[in-house]
Amino acid sequence: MAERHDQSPLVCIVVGSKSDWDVMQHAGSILDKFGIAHESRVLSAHRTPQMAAKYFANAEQRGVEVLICGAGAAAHLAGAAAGNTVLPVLGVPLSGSALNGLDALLSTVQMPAGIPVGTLAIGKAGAINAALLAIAILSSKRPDLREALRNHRAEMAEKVANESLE
Ligand code: RP5
Repeated sequence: MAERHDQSPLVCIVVGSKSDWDVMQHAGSILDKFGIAHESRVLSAHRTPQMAAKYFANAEQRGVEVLICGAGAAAHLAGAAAGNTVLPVLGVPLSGSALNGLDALLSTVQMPAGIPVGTLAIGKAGAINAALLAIAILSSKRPDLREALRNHRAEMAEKVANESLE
């Protein structure tokens, strides 16, 4: 499937630091594979709070439909996003701190009632699944994407079925 960086983004991947991108680029790769227009930004909930708030608040009027936020340590980026938009926000906790991502997991998943963040697994699996979940959200209005998700599952199943330990 073709990459679509030239169109207005349907999904934004936001990371709290450039150091998060090694892991979060896997979300971008999945979106590329499915041909979803997306953009990526570094915005910090604590280092650039006003800039981050403005970006999240403007996302809906730009046509964005899903936000993916990856951050480590006291990871309040996804919560800060969710507080500034009613778009679905998917949070990916990242490891790298002394607590290996447990801090980021709890910071992301334990949102108080009323401002939801859909929280994925720590690290690469979470980045990949955030993108797949974003595609599942987009696919409710786009049957071609739902079919592409079915094909992706079938590809995974075929790979497992053909695996040999010898
Ligand atoms: C968080 O602090 C970022 O999301 C990153 O995971 C972590 C460390 O950031 P750097 O010090 O590497 O910029 O805000």
